[in-house]
Amino acid sequence: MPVDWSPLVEFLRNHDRPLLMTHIRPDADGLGSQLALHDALTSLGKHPRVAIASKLPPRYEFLDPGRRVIEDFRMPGTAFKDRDSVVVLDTGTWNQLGDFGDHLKANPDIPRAVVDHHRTQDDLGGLRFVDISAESTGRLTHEIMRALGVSPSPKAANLLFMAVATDTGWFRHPNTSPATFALAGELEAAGANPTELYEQLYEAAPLARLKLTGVAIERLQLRAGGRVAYTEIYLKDYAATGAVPGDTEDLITFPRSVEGVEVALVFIEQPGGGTKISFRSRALDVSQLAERFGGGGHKLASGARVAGNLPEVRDEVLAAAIAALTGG
Ligand SMILES: [Mn+2]
Repeated sequence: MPVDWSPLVEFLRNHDRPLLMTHIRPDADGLGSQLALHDALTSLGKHPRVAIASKLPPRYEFLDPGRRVIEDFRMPGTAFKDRDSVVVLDTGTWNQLGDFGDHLKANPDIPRAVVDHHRTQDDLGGLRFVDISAESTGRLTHEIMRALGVSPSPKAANLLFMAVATDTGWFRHPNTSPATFALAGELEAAGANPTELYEQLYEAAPLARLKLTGVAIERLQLRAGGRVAYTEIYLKDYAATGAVPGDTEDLITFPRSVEGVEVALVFIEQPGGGTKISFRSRALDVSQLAERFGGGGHKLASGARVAGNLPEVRDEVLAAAIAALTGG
């Protein structure tokens, strides 16, 4: 379903100082979309700012050496008082906005627009541009640029390529379509460098991240006759390996790569208490499952954070996943 971008073009025409936000625990789609839109709006003479409401995972530090663009919204104070509007990219739910969600709720008059491709949506107020058929928010950001009449600079093309490539698992997940390759080709022609990006994203891991991956593989378990696979990471594993919480981002790859697995799960004990769950599936709608635990996302890729300790949450979620899978 193509999006009519004209209300957003109007919105951006009327606001010169938008704050570009994405979800907490930002990923390459959210960050790439923010930074590419920042580049495009700056080229139009506007004054956008980019912020995140959680730590920048170390693996994405290469995107902004010296942190000159990506600001921290966790200590707002008056720092963002100069903003005349907000564009939220790659999420549309309060629970993905952290402290920034509280700020939006406390300031209902700030004009806002949501640009997202996730199934799970809250009403954040303001304009909403949601296309769940888009494989990435990077695609939507590219459409916004086209609607604004801006050709992506080589830098923006590289950022959008990163967004599209990472949200499709580097063109292998079922959300990859002929249109994905067409867009990737267009972005490479406009200056994206896939070889360098792949090295920066996937071949520059600290040894500690690989050690943590080893722990996750060691703990893989199967349930439901091999149709469900999961692993789990505890806080003590960070101390033991030297890894950091951001190093868990790709661990879902391993349960999902076991032969015959239909639903893959990763359970991660959280520093502030509670348990984070990643859901992946080949057919079952795991967004419904995630929503039952207060999370959400896409049909085949979702997440949730639950306030219980890991073993309890794991047993409960496994039971629900197995029941959903077996129709029980
Ligand atoms: Mn995304």
